Amino acid sequence: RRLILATRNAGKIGELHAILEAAGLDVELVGADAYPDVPDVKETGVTFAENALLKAHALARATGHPAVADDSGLCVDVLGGAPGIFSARWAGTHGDDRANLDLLLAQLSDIADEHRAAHFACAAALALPDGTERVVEGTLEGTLRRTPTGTGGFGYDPVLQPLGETRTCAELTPAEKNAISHRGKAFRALVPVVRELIG
Ligand code: ITT
Repeated sequence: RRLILATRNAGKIGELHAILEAAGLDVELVGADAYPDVPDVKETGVTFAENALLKAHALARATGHPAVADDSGLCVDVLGGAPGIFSARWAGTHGDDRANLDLLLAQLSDIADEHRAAHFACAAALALPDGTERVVEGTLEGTLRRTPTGTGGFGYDPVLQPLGETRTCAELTPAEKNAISHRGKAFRALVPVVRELIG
């Protein structure tokens, strides 16, 4: 059975593939690149879950196969949960990680260490061509450093230090990050859902 993952990010495909395989699920996972004629959907939702569902439904309808999509971001307590669903384009240009990170640090420059709590959040949605839908979520709690540290990962990883860690997410190995990350948790929570609906 084919399962489409609504992303062009090879890292995400590999991560979900490993989780499904470890769970013994016999599904063929392919990325959105396998369907170049299907246009990207506009993320008009106001929550991670809404955006993940929008993407999953669009792909399931267009391909006739079950589809998974995720939406994620960084939520900063003292900013009322921002950048949240706008994390990828916080400084204006979608995917400009460095500019997004620099703007965030500037906005937090006057904020004391004890008020720099933040979390990564991820919603992962599964949709079937008949409209059936499920959504699961995962979070990773931490605090925000003042100076980016580490070269791994992407996005805001160099400033998010998970609770109980002395390193930032960008200093963890990919396996260490997957074990605790918002996306790792959401993808693992998806396993029983995949088993129930298409397994
Ligand atoms: P898709 O192609 O899969 O849609 P995307 O680039 O839109 O991916 P995501 O939805 O995965 O990105 O994440 C949105 C933004 O949230 C991303 O650009 C980062 O700034 C931030 N983010 C999400 N997960 C993160 C993580 O694990 N580490 C650091 N930053 C993260």
